[in-house]
Amino acid sequence: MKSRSLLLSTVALSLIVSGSWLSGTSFYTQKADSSAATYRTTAAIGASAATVPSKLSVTDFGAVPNDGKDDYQAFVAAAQAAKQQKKTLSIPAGTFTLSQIWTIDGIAVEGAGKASTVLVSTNPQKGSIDLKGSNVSLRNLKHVYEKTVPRGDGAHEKNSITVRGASNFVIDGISVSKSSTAGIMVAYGSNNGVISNNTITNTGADGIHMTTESRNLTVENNTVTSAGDDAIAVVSYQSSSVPVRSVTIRKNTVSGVSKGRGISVVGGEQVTITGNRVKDTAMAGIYIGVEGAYRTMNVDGVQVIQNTVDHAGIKTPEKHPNVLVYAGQGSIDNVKFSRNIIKNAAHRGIGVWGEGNIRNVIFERNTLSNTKGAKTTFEKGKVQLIENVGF
Ligand SMILES: [Ca+2]
Repeated sequence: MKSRSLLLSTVALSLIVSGSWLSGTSFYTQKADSSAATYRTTAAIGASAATVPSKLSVTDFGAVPNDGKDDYQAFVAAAQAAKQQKKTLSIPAGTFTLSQIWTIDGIAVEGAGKASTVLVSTNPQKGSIDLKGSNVSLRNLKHVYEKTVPRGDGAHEKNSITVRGASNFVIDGISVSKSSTAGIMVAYGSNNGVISNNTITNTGADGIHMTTESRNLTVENNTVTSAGDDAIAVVSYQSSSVPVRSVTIRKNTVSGVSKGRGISVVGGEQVTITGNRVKDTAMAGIYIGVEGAYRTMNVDGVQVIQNTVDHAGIKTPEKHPNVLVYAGQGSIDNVKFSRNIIKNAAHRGIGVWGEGNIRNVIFERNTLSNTKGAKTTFEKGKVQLIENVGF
C-alpha cells in the first residue's frame, strides 16, 4: 500500500515538474459534474487536433510494416518527436511489431482503422500500450498479443492498454484481441477520460477496468466479448484514499460468455449504468457489491437505467441472479434500478443480500421475465418496489 502511494506521488510530482499538467489547457476546467467535464474534454481534444498543421508518421522514424521485425525503437522516437513538435502521430495500415511496453505521453496517436493498422506485442509479460500525461489519445487501430501467459499476479505490464494517471484522455476505435490481464485498465487517479467505440475480446482479466482513485470517466459504445473476468468493472480498494467516482457506463454490449460479471461496481461512488445490453455472463449480469475478500470500499450512489440483462449467472455452483446487489462487508447505499429489462435468468432473477449493510435500494418500473428459480430474493436492506412488472 505504501509503495503504491509513493509511486503515485512520484509520478504526480514528475508530471508537475515536467510541466505537462500545467500545459493542459482543459485540465482546470473540470467540475464536479462528470458528464459536463467529459464533453468539454472531448471537445478540447478535437479542437487541438484540428489546429495541428501536420502529422508525423512512425514510418518517418524507421518503422516498417509487415516485415516481422521489431518497430519498438522507431515507435519510441516517433512518440518523442510528436510530443516535442506538438503533432499527431499516425500509424499507417499494416502490421507493426512491438517488443516492449510502448508509452504515449501527452500526444494523439491514430491508426488507419481497427481492421487495418495492427500492433503486435511479442513479449507476453511486457506488451501494454501505456497512456500518460494530459491530452493523450489512442484511436483507430488493433492491438494484439502474439501469445499470452497466465493472469497470475495481474500485472499491468501485460494488459493490452493501461492508463496511468492520465488526464483528458481518449481511447476510441481500438480493437483489443487477447491480453494476459485486462483489456483496458484505467488506474492511478486517471481522470476526465472517454473510452468509446472499442471492441475487446479474449482478455485474461477484466475487459475494461477502472480503479485506484480514477474519476470522471465515460465508457460508451464498446463491445466486450469473452472477457476472462468482468466485462466492465469499477473497483475501489480500501488501500486507495478515495473511491473511483463519477463514471458513466452507457450503450455498451457485453456478450460471448464473459467469465465474471457483466457490468460491476465493486466499491465506488456516483456511477451511472445506462442503455447497456448484457448477455451470457458466468456471474451476475449487473453486480453492485462490496467484497470482504478483496477489501473493497463501500458503494454509494449507483443508477442503473434502461439496461437489458439477458441470461446471466450461468456458472454453477454460484448460480448468481441476473442482477445482484451484494454486501460482503461495509455498506451499499442509494442504488436505483429503473426501467431495466431483466430476462431469461440461468438460475434466478434479482438478488439483494450479504452480511454487510445494505441501505436504500429502489426498483422502479423494471420488467422481469423469469422462468427459472426465484424471481426476487430480497434478504437485506430497505428495498423499495415501485410499479415493477413480473416481480
Ligand atoms: Ca516491422
